Amino acid sequence: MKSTLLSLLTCFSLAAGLASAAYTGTDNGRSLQRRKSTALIHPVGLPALPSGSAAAASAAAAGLNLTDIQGDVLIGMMKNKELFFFFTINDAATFKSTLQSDILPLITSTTQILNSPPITAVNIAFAQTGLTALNITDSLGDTPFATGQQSAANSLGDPSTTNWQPEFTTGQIHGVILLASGSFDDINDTLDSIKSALGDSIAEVYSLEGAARPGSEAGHEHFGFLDGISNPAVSGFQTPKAGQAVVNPGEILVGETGDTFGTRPSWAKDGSFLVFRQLKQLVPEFNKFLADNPLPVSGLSPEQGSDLLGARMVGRWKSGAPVFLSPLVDNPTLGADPSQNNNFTYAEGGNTVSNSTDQSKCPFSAHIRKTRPRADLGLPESSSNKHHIVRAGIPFGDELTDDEIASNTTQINRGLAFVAYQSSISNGFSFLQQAWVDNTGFVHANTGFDPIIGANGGNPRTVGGLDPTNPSAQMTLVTDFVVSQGGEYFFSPSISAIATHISV
Ligand code: N7H
Repeated sequence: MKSTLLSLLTCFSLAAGLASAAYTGTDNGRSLQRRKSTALIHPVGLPALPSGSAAAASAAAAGLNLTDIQGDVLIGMMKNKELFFFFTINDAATFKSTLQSDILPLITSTTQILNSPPITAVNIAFAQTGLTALNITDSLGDTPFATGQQSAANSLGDPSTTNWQPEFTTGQIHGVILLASGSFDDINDTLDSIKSALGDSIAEVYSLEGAARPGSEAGHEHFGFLDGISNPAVSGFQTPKAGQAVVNPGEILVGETGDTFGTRPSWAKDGSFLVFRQLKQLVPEFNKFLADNPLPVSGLSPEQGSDLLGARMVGRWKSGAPVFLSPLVDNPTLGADPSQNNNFTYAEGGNTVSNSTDQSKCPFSAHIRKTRPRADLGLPESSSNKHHIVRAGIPFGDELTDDEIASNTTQINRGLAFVAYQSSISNGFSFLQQAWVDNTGFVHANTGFDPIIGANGGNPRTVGGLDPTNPSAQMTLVTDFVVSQGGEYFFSPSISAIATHISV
């Protein structure tokens, strides 16, 4: 088996060379065309990844080892096709030795992703139950990780596990293998090799296929909004674009500068906690809600009023243009410009604090304002907000059918395979969902829930500030347009930790 995998690896290197030879156009990465088979997409409007050489130079200056950090952690929402393979470990000894001999060489580092991405990129992460099954007993210093996502369901606003994918409730998921490529054929070839190497030492519990949406919707999530614009710039990895949060590597990577969130064993350095959530999206119902409730702004048609309601719920137009910069109608040119589409703070005229009563340009409840309040908490953001995450998810499920559009009713399971990386789940995802998104008094009294992902145990949600003509009005949303189908908390170790600690 080892020799099969080695020849597969050789194919990867050759094909990676071909793939990079097939680049056409540069334009700062935005209009870059790649061979269909590559794992990453480059949607217009998303900041380009740094070149391998630029990342190597800034990583060296910051003392970051990008060859040791798994490739998904710092990259963000740019995958073409991705398979999440959730497994249980049946035989720890065989699993460890095969991990060392056969799987480790397949694990893709950040450096590889930037320089010569393989046809199929592979990453692996472990739940607490998986580390325990492997007899790794150190505490990683993060309570949500240690106790698992199921026990957090109610505190995250889920109506217990009623809507959860059953496999997330059995306690059997020990780990996840993430495979990203340009095609599911390539993904399945690699997965078959991995499964045949591991044999009965593991068993599949559940799999989920994610894919970028087709054509011009690539990079947009299922409600239609461009996603992945505003991930933090991690010092030592990226040069920030205007308006991007700049974070110490330790906010995302365990054990790096700025990780003040817990006591961790030394082997955990350069790992990151991976939050996985399968979030179903009720797209026809969302569209119907917008159509039924156009905002009554003078000069706007009902259709424009409906589009404005959707944009104010998110805080951005479908093109990615922020409502704070383009308050009444979309500005696709702005949405497409990664040097400008994140260039705002919610404060006017260079102030370091935003106006605490003015929601004319963007509601306090808007999804992107709830999850990153910028000047609402005062600038510089590096002092006021230590709760950043790198979002690295991908849509799952097919496009809307004619029947769904005609009936305004979801018939196919679709949504976002939400993935977020952080050096502390308590400080990252859990904090965002509990302390900000679901806290009706954040960022000011009567802000209400985040209308996109806010959750109230399945009960109606009040949301403030959506109507700019009557900003003190509260809307009551009786439908959750995003429904949690559960997930798990994982730790994505550094590649050297897998080599020297997890697989021995
Ligand atoms: Fe969100 N959406 O389509 O409405 N998200 N999100 N998210 N989200 C963002 O800036 C969406 C979810 C964050 O820096 C955009 O990249 C949907 C969870 C954060 O200004 C859009 C789902 C959590 C940001 C969406 C979903 C977050 C962000 C704008 C679920 C964490 C950056 C594009 C189905 C608890 C904020 C962009 C900033 C942006 C949507 C989930 C957090 C369009 C549909 C669970 C931190």
